[in-house]
Amino acid sequence: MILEDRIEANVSVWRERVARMIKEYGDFVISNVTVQQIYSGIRGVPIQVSDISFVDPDHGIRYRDYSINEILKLLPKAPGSKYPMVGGLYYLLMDNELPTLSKAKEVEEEWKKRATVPDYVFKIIDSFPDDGSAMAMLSAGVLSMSCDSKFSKAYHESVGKNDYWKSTLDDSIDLTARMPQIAAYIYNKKYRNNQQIDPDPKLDYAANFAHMIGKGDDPLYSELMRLFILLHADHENANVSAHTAHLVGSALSDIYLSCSAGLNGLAGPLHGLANQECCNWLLDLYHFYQGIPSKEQIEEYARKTLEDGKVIPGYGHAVLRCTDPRFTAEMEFAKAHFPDDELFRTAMAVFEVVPGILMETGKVKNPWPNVDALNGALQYHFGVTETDYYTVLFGLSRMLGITSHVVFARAVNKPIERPKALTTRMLESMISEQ
Ligand code: FAM
Repeated sequence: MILEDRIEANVSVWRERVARMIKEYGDFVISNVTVQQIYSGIRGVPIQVSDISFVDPDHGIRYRDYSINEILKLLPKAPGSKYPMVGGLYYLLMDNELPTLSKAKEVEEEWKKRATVPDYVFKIIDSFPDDGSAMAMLSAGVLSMSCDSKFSKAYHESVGKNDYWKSTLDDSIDLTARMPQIAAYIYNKKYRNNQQIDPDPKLDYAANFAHMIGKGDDPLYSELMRLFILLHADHENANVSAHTAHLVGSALSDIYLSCSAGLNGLAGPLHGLANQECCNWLLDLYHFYQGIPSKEQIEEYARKTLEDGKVIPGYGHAVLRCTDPRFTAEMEFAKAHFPDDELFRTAMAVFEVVPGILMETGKVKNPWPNVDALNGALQYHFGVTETDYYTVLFGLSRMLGITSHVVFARAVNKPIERPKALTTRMLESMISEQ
């Protein structure tokens, strides 16, 4: 299988590189940790290697060292499409090589062979009330597949440690192959009276998802989903969802257990849920002023949000210190295809006003928009108006990056993660003894 062959060819090089780093530079100090960092979410403390993607604070995410613009240009596209095939993206994330179109298609073909979702997943999702959380359904559906884990089986059959990555990769391809239908099933159950649509094996990954949620008639929505999945596939291995999955995986929990845990983190309002909150904030703003608001109205509304002790969703970032290039990519998509859409124009007007207001607070480190500032407006344009579903779209995409990180961790035999915790009394005595 194509991904296994590529990783197999490179795995000894990765292992040697890691072993050499540890052997020759194991004592090299790369960071000191301050009391403030311990109390502030270990912010900025390097705790992880993330060769698959890296967030450059001033320029945004790079996948395998390619910027978003480079990726959009260089990854292969299916005939008639302007946006890369998801299969090619997965190839690049899993291995450090830009694929050809035929390799991208091979990954997509592999997904098609493995796309059948076990019935029990649907039963688990059906056991939720219709108004249950879409993210809880997604996480539970993913979790349930742990019983089919090939890694777990291999582990219990005493497969050697050096081969753990193979069954982890196998599980990862199964999981990512099934994700579009699981995500679509949740959408249809919650918002389309449970009218389910069978997958169409002729379609690529993104277009098939669009088809299964009833948007197959609009080729532009498939284009949006190719872009959306690409932009949300990964954001370094230290954010809440990726790091959670990595941590759980480090205990040799299988990919389903790890990814379900990651999805639970993604469901938080400061992380993946922000795109839902951002769209709701935009909609409230738009309806409150009965149309596209003026700059003064946006200013009034944003200040009220802050006075109420709330954050302005879609703005700010823990690492980025610039306008998120993913925001820019989405803005260009909307400008090219529906510049007059009223919610998009509202989001653009907010972009002109909100950074200045956040700067005035004197505490927000990054006043610029992140990708969530536009996600919802774009989905809304195509009639995907159920904002409580947006994090599922994020989760569908993020599984590509998270599974790649976990496969890499198994390939280089990363050990169980176990940082150290101290008591406040210990910190006080360390300080007083200085
Ligand atoms: N609106 C109002 N206040 C904000 C703000 C925003 N958009 N962004 C940051 N702040 C505040 C923040 O709450 C903190 O206030 P306190 O000191 O009173 O607690 C202060 O500014 C310093 O925060 P920071 O260091 O600049 O940001 P953090 O690293 O603590 O937090 C975010 C980063 C993303 C959680 C934060 O910017 C935020 O809450 N933004 C709005 C929610 C959002 O858009 N999340 C999406 C994140 C996205 F990347 C994702 O995961 N999908």
